Amino acid sequence: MKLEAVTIFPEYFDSLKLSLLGKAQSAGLIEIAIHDLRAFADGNHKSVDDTPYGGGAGMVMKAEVWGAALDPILSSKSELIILTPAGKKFNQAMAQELSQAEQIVFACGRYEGIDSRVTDHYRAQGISVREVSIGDYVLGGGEVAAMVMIEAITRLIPGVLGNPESLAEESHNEDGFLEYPNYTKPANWRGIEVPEVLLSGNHGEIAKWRATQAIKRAQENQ
Ligand code: JET
Repeated sequence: MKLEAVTIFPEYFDSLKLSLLGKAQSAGLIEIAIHDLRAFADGNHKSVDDTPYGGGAGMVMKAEVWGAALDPILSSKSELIILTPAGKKFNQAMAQELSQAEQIVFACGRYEGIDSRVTDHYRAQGISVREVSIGDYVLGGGEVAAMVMIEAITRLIPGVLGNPESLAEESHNEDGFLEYPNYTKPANWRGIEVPEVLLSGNHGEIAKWRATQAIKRAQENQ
């Protein structure tokens, strides 16, 4: 899978060289390319933004600059993801779907956002364009949101995760979010004992206890 991002802050993505994703790149399982939007801006000032038509506060990112950056990297096979608080909410099902893509391009906007015609134009070209939100809050820009999506998507690619059993266990759970509390040694830490059933060796009882705990926890977090 090829993952690309267009941003005015390419250095944000430096952390993708670390750990799991660094190894996945060396192993040739994924390829990551980061593009500096400003390289596609013209004039002495290399502006990427301008004042909004209709007035109002803040600046809007210019369609011409985004078009110049995106044209050379998009094709009919691309998934173009535009990060925005107004987008469709990202979830595990969307991560599963996107983990099958050949190429994903993340457009990381800043300021008040990107000229809306960028979405319209590439949709009219027959490219899959999704406006995606990672949650109901406003970030300074799409970079961190793109990295959240990259982590969630790439760990589903066969070979990227060290331990395929954790993926199997996750998908065995219908919704993948029924998580029970975990414990490791020592059995007593600061006077708090590990639940006795987990030391019993009774696998049937352990499975029952974990299921009850997971449901209790899910209800508490509604
Ligand atoms: C975000 C994503 O804040 C989020 O995304 C970054 C962002 C910030 C400011 C403007 C912006 O514009 C995007 C745009 O798309 C058409 O104009 C994007 C919060 N949850 N998920």
